[in-house]
Amino acid sequence: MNTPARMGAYVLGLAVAFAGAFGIGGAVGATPPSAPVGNGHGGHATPAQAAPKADHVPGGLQVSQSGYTLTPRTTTITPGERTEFRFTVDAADGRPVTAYETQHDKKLHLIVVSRDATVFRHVHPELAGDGTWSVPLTLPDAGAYRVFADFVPQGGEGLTLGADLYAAGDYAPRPLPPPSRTVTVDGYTVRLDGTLTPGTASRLVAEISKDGRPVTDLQPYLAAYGHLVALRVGDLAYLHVHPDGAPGDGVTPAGPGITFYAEVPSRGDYRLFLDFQHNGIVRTAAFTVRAGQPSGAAPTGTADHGSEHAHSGH
Ligand SMILES: [Cu+2]
Repeated sequence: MNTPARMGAYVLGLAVAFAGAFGIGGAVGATPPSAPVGNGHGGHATPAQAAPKADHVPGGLQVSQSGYTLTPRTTTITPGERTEFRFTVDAADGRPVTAYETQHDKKLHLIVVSRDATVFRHVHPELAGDGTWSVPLTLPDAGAYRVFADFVPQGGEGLTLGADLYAAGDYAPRPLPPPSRTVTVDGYTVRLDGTLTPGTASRLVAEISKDGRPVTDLQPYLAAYGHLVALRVGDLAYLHVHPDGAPGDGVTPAGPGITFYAEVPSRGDYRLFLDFQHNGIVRTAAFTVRAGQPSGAAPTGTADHGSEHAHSGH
């Protein structure tokens, strides 16, 4: 498929996803008539995005949606200690779901983020026959965390459900890292270009270099050369975005640039966590990006200690 067609399909997919979220939310009464998530920019939408979605609820904000409920079996952990985090996804009849579709190489993607949006984990739990998922987690600091389960129940639509997780102890929230388009992690420099414009599929390009040289031999990770999670600061609304193109399609280079399309629902600050794999190791670069602001010269920051990549399931 050529690039415009692929992008068109992606935009359409987003529109369908949002329309679906709105329709279902309305049907089960989960969406208040004036949910405060509108972007107020409907007049700027392109025809492909003209469907009203001012009231759509972004992913990750609800523990239960479309008849599926995320039920943590572990709700409190000790900071700094490896803890087995267990949960189920329960269907409308209360029984744990045991059959899932594979998306991006996995049946379920679990993202764990501190409420101050500084600590990030992306892990792949194991599914037991009874529908219980489990994964070892080590979280560095006391505080409140948000857990996101991103999955597709067999025969159903993709969903991201969110639940709270607590690490006991003295809590010292960190300030939001200032907006930055260049981050260094483990000797890699990652520069992010592009503008996040609310309500549109915004093109972002991450350029990866090491020791001043572009990295051109990125390795596939989760069926892509990069994996980007975008979270809205303030409520951690979850946007799971993926690159344009895939390894092995004959046109997508293995770096240094990875192109993504991300649609953010409103103005404001977002935290973007980019996973990429090189020399067999997955690393995460974390950015703060202000939606509605153009890219350009911006202060340089470094990846905070909490955003190292913890991984399992491979
Ligand atoms: Cu994943």
